[in-house]
Amino acid sequence: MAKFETQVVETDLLILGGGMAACGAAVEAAYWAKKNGLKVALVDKAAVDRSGAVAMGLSAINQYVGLRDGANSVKDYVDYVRNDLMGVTREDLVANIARHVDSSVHLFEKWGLPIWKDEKGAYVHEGRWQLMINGESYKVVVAEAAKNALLQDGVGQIFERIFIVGPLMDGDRCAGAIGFSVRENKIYVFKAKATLAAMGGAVHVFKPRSTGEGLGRAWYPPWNSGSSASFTLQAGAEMTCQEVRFIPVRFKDAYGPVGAWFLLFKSRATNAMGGDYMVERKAELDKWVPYGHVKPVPANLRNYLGMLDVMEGKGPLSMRTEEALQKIADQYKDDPKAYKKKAKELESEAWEDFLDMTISQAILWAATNVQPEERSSEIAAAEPYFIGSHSGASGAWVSGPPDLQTDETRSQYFWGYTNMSTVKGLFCAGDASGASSHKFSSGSHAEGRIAAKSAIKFIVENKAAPSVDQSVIDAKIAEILKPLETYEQHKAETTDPEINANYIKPRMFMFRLQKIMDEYAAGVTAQFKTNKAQLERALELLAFLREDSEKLGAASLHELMRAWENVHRLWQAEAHVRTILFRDETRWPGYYFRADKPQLDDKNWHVFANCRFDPKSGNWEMKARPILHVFPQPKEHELLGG
Ligand code: SFD
Ligand code: AMP
Repeated sequence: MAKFETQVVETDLLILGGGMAACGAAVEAAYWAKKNGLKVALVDKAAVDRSGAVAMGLSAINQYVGLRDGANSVKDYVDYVRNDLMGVTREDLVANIARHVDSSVHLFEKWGLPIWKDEKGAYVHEGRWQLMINGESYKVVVAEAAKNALLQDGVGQIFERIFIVGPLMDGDRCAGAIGFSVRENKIYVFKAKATLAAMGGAVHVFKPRSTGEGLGRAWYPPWNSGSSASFTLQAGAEMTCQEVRFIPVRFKDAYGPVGAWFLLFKSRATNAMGGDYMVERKAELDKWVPYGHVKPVPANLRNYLGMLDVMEGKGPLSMRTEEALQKIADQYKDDPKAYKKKAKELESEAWEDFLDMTISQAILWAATNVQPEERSSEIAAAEPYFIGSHSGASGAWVSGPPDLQTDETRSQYFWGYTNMSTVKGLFCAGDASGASSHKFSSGSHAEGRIAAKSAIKFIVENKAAPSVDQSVIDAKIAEILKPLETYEQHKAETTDPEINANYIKPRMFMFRLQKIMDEYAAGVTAQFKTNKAQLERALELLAFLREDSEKLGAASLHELMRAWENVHRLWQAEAHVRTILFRDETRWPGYYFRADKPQLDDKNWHVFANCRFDPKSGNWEMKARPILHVFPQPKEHELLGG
């Protein structure tokens, strides 16, 4: 096997990931590190300019509270998020992000992001909380500010194309991370006083709808593979909401977003018979009260009503683009010139929505001769993803802000440093922190800033650097490189390198994981349904897969990355299955349905379902944590979210 050199990097704050949360963290950390004479290192598996979920750009900023105009209050946002998540949310965390998010958006604008404005100079809203942007270069703009902050004053270093495999621990304190370059034979050992995990969520844990020729096409970016969850789990951190996956309804086959269509263009979605499931199936919502009566209807329930149509054979569902655009243009029908101008404007907005963030959807439209003003497009529920920053909620259980705790919440939600996990020195933000959904790109950036500031406080107050035994590091290096060695050792024992009795290639490993999750853990082919027996079978099969992970074989650095990506997916999968099994009810139909427990059980399960992997014993612990309120609760008839 080729030789690998090892580079040791010692820093104060280590930021893992280069996405929205990490870029926010970099800006804030640079400021506070400079003031305190500290160093920061940021490590991304890709190139920060185009890494993470925002790589392709976005066409909207989904969280803007509008505090300076008095448009909404922080409590309004908390109510909206709690209702959308069927009552399961950490109000302290959501409020903390909501009170900071507008300033991230104002920074984006200052850094050059074009936000749509109306004739009066006010932001153009897609919906109550969402702003329209010309966002093709969103990530480049945000990354540039992060790089400038870290590099210009010499406080930081940026490492790109380094894949982080796992944590380094000093007893129960996180002491940094270990990973490898995906471009050269080099192991990186990062030693740090505090570590901030911000490596996004996970895709391809479940079998995707697009297989074979379309494999790799998904709503969520294929390069986020559960590294945040596996990192925090391996460190022994308590995790929350691991059952709350996200299933977005998207334009079929190229995953174009629907938000602009539903909110900005006010489009309907109808079934094959022309029926509107949001109208025809309204009575179903009564079964999920009080959340079924909330406005807007929670995302999972909106999904569920459409799924019921599909399960009854009334698919496909269609976004009525032609009808929506016509309706808007019709407002100008008495003035032919204005009508023509509006129709052109709508046509270009419709295309730009995709060109700004899901280019493949525009390509699919072009390739299949779709003109949205003439013809509707199919939509479908995607395969499940783990993205705690969007409408899912999975992530680490983190300490909340001190000033937002009540006498009741303080003992449950606060342990010293905002956004620190239950592991000392390990902070989380964005998709890495749980129970604080609907932060999206802007809120993840704001949460990264919050977490970085808190991590710097931790470093200032905990000056002694943690240490890690060299023998532990040596063992980790051997473990990381093992797939290369296994392949090298056995590659001659086959005529087809993809198939070998002595190793399993990452691709095959991923297929096996996806099949288990799809069939037993409520994937697409199981129509998003599962039960206790199926989940137990999934756990049995996942245990065999974990045994076989020791036989992963990798022919190149690229495959070595693929191997570890899939081990990370396996961690995410196991946490997910265990937590769906633990929560003995169905709370989020439309995300998953426990057919043996087909109802909401607010009496027993209005709680957070948390889990923890104990790195010492190798056992998993499941724990229910109380849902406590920071704000007065609305009465049922006041559940208006927005
Ligand atoms: O509407 C490692 N999101 C949207 N947010 C919006 O505000 N507006 C939209 O219009 C949004 N749309 C949208 C969105 C997401 C996706 C996937 C699509 C469309 C198609 C949500 C946001 O994008 C999301 O909330 C944030 O990006 C979350 O931020 P963060 O930082 O938690 O995750 P990231 O940005 O994906 O970054 C992850 C980083 O980690 C790196 N990484 N680095 C080292 N080692 C490893 N092992 C690593 N594994 C991952 C990544 O490279 C990346 O830098 S809408 O259509 O829904
Ligand atoms: P999406 O494109 O589905 O990710 O949606 C973008 C934003 O619009 C998110 O904040 C969603 O929660 C919200 N959204 C999408 N569809 C609807 C809808 N039908 N009603 C209310 N909010 C929606």
